[in-house]
Amino acid sequence: MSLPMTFSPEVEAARAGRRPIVALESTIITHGMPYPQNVETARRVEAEVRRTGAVPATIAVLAGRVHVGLTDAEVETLGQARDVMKLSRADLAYCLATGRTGSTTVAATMIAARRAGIEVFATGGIGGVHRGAEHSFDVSADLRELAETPVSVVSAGAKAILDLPKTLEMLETLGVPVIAVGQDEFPAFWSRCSGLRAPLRSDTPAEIATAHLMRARLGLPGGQLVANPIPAADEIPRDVITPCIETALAEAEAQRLHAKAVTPFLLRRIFELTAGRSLAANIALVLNNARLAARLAAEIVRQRG
Ligand code: PSU
Ligand code: MN
Repeated sequence: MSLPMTFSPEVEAARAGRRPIVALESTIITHGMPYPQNVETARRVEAEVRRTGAVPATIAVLAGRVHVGLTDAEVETLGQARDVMKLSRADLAYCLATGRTGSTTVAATMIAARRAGIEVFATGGIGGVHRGAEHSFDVSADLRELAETPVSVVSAGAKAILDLPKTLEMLETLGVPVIAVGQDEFPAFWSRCSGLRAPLRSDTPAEIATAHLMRARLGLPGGQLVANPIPAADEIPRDVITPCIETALAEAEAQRLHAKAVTPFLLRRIFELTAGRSLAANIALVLNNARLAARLAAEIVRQRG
């Protein structure tokens, strides 16, 4: 029995021609942004990848099959659907086995990308160690996935709703390279700076590609976290976003939210508290990550020769 996986014609052709491909996730569509901006953004991100010379492969599970590359109609349906599972490492196989539909988080998208032979993936911000994790034990499965699955993930860092110092410590423990792009500081998703120094820095996609290939030569499992700061024109200054994050976190705590519900709730509340500014920034940073990911994918293809 083989893995139920369907490639879009565009992705199939890119695979055959060994052209650069960038994986894109779908939880950001179903749980990360409101309709219709989620669908518009998904399409704009795909267009940005194409414009930069790579082929986009948005990944989701539709009726028990992993789809690598979605049609416009499939993105639209997913963007409006209500009962979609939010899939991580723990529930991907179950969703396929039961014929259900689910969107893939960073962790599940990495697993599917690897099976599809795709090495570069662009998202907004990864999950990480939540604030208060010493009590809640809420640590995103995205971190462990980065330690195990050899895909380079281009993000704007970890979402700033998280405990960023603890997230960086955990990534170090797990042996995940965290590479800030073009600056020394680890970016904070909606803001360029976090006040935390990133462990590694790189200023060119070529260097990040070389490091990606070098890890394979060393026989190391796991991927790289490429932390690409949001463009300056689009960022929300930290002193503006911080009170909104604190309010949303206090509400989540009062409502005793846990597990998969936490991150979607916080993103939605911060959207409301910033009067939509957080969404505009989120869209800008995802587009920026898509561009870098396309360049990185092209470099990997070029350097592999
Ligand atoms: N990036 C965004 N918005 C999102 C996400 C990433 O800009 O909604 C999603 C990713 O799918 C990531 C998930 O894996 O949030 C993290 O969820 P959790 O904290 O429950 O692990
Ligand atoms: Mn969690």
